[in-house]
Amino acid sequence: MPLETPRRLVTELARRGYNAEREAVTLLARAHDPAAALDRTIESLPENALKLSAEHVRSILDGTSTGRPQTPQTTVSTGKDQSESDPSRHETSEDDEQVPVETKGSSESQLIRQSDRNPSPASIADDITGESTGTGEYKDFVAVFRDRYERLSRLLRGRVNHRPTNAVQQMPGGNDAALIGMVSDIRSTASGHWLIELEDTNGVFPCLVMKDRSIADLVDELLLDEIIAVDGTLSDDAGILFVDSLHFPDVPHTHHPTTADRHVQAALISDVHVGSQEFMDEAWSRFARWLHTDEAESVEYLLLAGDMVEGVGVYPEQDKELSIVDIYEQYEAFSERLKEIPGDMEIVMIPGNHDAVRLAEPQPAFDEELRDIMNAHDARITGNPSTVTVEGVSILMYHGVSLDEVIAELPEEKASYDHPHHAMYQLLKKRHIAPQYGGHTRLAPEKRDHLTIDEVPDIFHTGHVHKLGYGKYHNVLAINSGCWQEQTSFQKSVNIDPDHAYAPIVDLDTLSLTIRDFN
Ligand code: D5M
Ligand code: FE
Ligand code: ZN
Repeated sequence: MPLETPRRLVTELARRGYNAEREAVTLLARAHDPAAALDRTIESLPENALKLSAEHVRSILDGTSTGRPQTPQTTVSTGKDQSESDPSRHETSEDDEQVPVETKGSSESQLIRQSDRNPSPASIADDITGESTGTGEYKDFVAVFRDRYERLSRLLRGRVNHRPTNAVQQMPGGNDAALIGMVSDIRSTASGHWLIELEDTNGVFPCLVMKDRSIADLVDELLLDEIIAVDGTLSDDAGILFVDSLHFPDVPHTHHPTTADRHVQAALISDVHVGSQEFMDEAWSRFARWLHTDEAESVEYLLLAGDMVEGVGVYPEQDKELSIVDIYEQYEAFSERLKEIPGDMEIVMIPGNHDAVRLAEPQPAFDEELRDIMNAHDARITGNPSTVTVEGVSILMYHGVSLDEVIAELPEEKASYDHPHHAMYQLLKKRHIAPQYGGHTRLAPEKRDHLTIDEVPDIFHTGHVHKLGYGKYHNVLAINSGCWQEQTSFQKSVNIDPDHAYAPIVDLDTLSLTIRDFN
C-alpha cells in the first residue's frame, strides 16, 4: 500500500497499533520514501510505546539519533461496560470433543472500497424464494453491505450519540466521540491492546480497546463484518478513539415473546439425511409412531430446518456412504418417511446445505419438481432462512451453516459444538444470521441484506452442526436440533460426535421444552 498521504499513514500506524502526533505524520508524509521512514521510525520505538512523536520522527529522518522514546500514552476514561446477563441455560445430554478451529481472516473494506473477495452476501426473515434480485456484480456487494449497515445501525442509534467517521476525523483531539461501523479489522497491538477498525459509508476509523479494561472481553466476541457501536475519547491528535463502551445491536432484555393461546406443541427437528447409509431408519420410525400416540396428541406441527436428504457431491468421498445415489430417489425416499408422520400434522420445511437448491444463502425453497415429490403433507415449503408464524409464535428457522464459522472464530466459552445454542446467542446478539462474509458460508449477493434479523423472533431454530443444544437468550428460545444420522466416517475423523434421534418438543403456549429420545 502506498503511504504518501497522511490519511494512509495514520491508518497504517493505527493498524500497527500506534497513535501519532499530527506533526509526526506530516513529517513522515514528506519523507522521500514514507513507507521506509515509517518502518524505521517504528523499529526504533520502545516496545511499550503507543505514540509516535514529531521529535522522534525528526531524529530518524535526520539520522542524528534514535531519539528518546515517548512514554506510552493511555488516556482512557472510565466507561460503562456493557455487561451481558448470562442467559438461562439447560444442559445438553452429551459431551464431545472440540473440532479444529480456523483463524480470523482480515477483511477488505466493503462499504467504500472495492473488494475482490469471492463474490457472495445476502437474506433473512422473509423468504427469498422468487425474490432474489442479485446478479453477482460488484455493485450488489456494495449495496448489500450498505444495506446491512443501514438496517443494523438503526438498532444502535438510540444507544450512542454517533457521528460518521469523516466527521470524527475533523473533531478536536481529547473529545468524547461515538461511532457505528462495520468491524473491518481486529488485531492486537505490540503491547497487547486491541485495535479495531470500524468502517461506515464515509470511511474507516481506528478504535483502541485497552487490554486491562473489562470491555476487552467483548473483543473476543467480535466477528469481522458485524455492525457495532463504540463510545469513547479521541486521542490528542484525534487519530484514534480510545473505547470506553462497546454495543451490539442485540435483543433487548425486555423482549417479551408471544405465545399461543391454547395448549399446542411443535416438534423441531433437522438433518434427516435420508439417502445416507447412516440415516437412522428405525429411530425415525419410532419417532413417527410416537407422534401417533396419545402422548403426542398436542404435537400438531413439525418443523424441519434443512438437510432432508444426504444429497450428492456435498463433501469429498461422500458417495462411499450413500445408500441412495440418485438425488431424486433420495427425495422420494424422504417423502415416504414423511408419510409415516400423522397426516393431520402441519409440516414446515426449509432447505439445508445437503439439499438440492442453490447453496448460497439465502437459499430459495425447493422447486416445483421437488415439491411434487414431497407433496404428501401439503407442507409449507419455504426458503432458508425464513420466519414462520405458528399459532402466533414467530419462529426464525435457519439451517445453520454460519454456526460452524461462529464456533471456529470464537473462544470455547462463547460458542462450541457442545453448546451450539451459545453460537445461536451470538447470532441473536449481532442480529445477523451470518455476520462474517467470505468464509465457509456462501452468501448470495442481493441488493438487500436479507440475513439481518430485523424482528426478534420468539423461537430461533437451527440445525446443521448435528448437536443438540437449547436455552434462552433474552427470552428468545434457541434450539439447535441434532440430527437423524449416525456418525459418518468424516465426522469420526474430526471428532464430531453427533446427537442423533432426539426430538425437541416445544409447548407453544409456554415456550417450555421437552426433549424426546428415540435412540
Ligand atoms: O454438517 C454436519 C456437521 O459436520 C457440520 O458442523 C459441518 C460438519 N462437516 C461434516 N462434513 C464435513 C466436511 N467434509 N468438511 C467440513 N465440515 C464437515 P452437514 O451439513 O450435515 O454435513
Ligand atoms: Fe446436516
Ligand atoms: Zn447441514
